[in-house]
Amino acid sequence: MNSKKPGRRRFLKEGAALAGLAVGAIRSASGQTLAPETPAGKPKDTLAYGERSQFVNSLRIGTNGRYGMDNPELPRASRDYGIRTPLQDSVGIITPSSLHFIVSHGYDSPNIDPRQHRLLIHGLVDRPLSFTLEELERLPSVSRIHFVECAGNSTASGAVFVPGAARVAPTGTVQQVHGLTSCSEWTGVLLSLLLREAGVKNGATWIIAEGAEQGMHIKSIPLEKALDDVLVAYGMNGEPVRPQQGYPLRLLVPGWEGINNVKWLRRIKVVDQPYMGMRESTRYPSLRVDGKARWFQFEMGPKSVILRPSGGQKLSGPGFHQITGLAWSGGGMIRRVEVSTDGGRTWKDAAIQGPVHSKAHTRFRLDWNWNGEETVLQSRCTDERNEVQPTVAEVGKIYGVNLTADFFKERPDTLIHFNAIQSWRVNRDGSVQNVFA
Ligand SMILES: Nc1nc2c(c(=O)[nH]1)N[C@H]1C(S)=C(S)[C@@H](COP(=O)(O)O)O[C@H]1N2
Ligand SMILES: [Mo]
Repeated sequence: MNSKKPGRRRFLKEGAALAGLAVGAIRSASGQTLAPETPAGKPKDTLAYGERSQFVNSLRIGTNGRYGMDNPELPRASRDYGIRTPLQDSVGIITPSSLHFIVSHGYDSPNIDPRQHRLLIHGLVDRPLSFTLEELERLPSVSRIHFVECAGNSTASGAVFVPGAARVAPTGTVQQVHGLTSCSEWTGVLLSLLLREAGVKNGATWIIAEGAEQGMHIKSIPLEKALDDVLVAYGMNGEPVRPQQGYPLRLLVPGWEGINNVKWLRRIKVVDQPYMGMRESTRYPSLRVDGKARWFQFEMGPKSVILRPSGGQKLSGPGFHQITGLAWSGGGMIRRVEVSTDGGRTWKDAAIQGPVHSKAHTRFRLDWNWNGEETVLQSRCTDERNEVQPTVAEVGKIYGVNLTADFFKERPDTLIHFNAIQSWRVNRDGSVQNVFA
């Protein structure tokens, strides 16, 4: 079974060399077990596939801030759901694939053999098409750097993972509160190319994308976006997409709610209306206090957060410290990031540390001399459409609620799309704490 692997590697390296090969015969998916990544009996070869230094210990956390989430003793929900990126340790703009956040509603990632996997495009099209991974890899590819962010990031949805609602708890860390976003270089085929190949019929207005896992995640996406910048991605940071991120194929829908980025993608149906799939019509609309719900909010608003210093860290003493963080927007490029070191009274332009990509994490930094006094640090960003990151009170106005800490604790599931300014208090002893303001 493993004998195919070197062949695929060679294909990745030598491009057209295998392009003429016939695609593998269809085999029944039932009763097959896949070979483990490290064939039995072979010691792990860290020169063949590298590992980071033993002194580097930055890790993802899951439910209740837990580590070791592949421990079978833990409840399933701790293992593959709401697993957060350690943003506080990040440098630059790319999240290592091993640290990409994970939201999988079905908990376990399916173990998909790419030779048996197909992507079907059908519905309101002239020619229904079916693609293997190899066939997609033969088509013209593009690479784009984009963030993915769960619509529930940065809000009290963290309450179900972190007791005491991390967004309002003094102990909240940037990983607990904002760790449901990551940024990668994604490689694949533009969905517009595949749809053009299939021939979209008149009257088509939406696509429904479906994943191959047991729970069959589906998502309705307007055709206009599907024909714009959406990718069918098989590559992530220079290698195949990781199993937890959707191996062998995922949809990448730049700048839109994470839920659109359907993993283990196996079907795209072109239709004339949204389908109101289970998740998109239950967990992902936001409930308003008046009993109505906001549906299909799609685009993620401009957001920035200071990663260093941030909650739970400690400054070694007064003097020079760089303030550094990330900003991103579903509306395009980040044009400006301002930082306040006095609780919002005055703002200074931070330096944008390139590269800057559209709908991607963007690094900013500001030189700062801490005088040893207690203060509050904040950042706010502006995107290329001149949309400015709002304050907590401004987000409250949009939702028609007074956003107190108590509101968050009592109605932890109410708010998604929470892109309000994050505040960190620096205490006199150098400790840094989350403040909800
Ligand atoms: N097939 C499938 N795709 C999915 C999901 C899922 O549960 N199943 N979760 C969605 C949600 S809600 C988010 S936020 C993103 C998370 O992507 P990641 O796990 O690669 O970070 O995947 C989306 N795609
Ligand atoms: Mo999500």
